[in-house]
Amino acid sequence: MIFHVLTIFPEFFEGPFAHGVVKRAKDAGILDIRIHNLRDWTFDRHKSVDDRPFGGGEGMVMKPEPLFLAVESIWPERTPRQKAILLSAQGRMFDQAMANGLSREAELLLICGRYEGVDERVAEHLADGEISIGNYVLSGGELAAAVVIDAVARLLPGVLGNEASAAFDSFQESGHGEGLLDCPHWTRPADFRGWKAPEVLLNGNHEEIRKFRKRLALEKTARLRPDLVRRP
Ligand code: 9D3
Repeated sequence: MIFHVLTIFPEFFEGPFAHGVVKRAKDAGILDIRIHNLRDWTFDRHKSVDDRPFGGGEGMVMKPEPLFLAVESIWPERTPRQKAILLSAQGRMFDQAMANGLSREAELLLICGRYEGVDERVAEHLADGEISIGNYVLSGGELAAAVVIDAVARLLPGVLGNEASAAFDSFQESGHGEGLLDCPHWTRPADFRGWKAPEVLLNGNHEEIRKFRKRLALEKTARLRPDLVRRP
């Protein structure tokens, strides 16, 4: 899969993809991440990517032209499996189901907004969708783009040794049941500063362990994420 990122801060992406699962997937040739500097599509002396908002008001707005020229030069013959996504605070909230959907595309282009916003014609006539990663204010789309790429990359066949990518359809792959949080985990030592790992996990009774984990997953979900516990 090919990811493109369109940004005024290309150096931002030197870190996020240089480690762990995403780096291994890149090295294995499963994914290719291409960072594009939006200022390469500006032609004035100051390489302007923003301008004042029509109607007045605070802040600056990203101009449409460099964004359109960039996408049109990256994809001179755009196909339906080449999806451009605008990262914006007004977008649909990103979740695991969206990550699954995006992982089935051939090529994604993530447009990172900055300043007070992006000219609306980008959302209307250039991007296929508009994604937010949560209800808090970021200073731009770059962190959000890195989040989306990480979540999508780990779903690609071969990345985690997951050949059957269709099996990864639920939020959290814990196996405790659809939509529950994962159960808590412990490792050695069995007694750390007097805090003990649950005895049942040490005794090798796998049926008992399975039930115990399921119960803890349910309890923890009810306590931390009551919104995930459906009551009929
Ligand atoms: C006065 C209203 N502005 C907040 C100070 C609106 C605003 C403009 C620009 C809010 C955020 C941004 C920049 N944010 C993003 O580009 C962004 C974002 C986010 O802020 N939260 C969650 N997901 C995303 S994806 C892109």
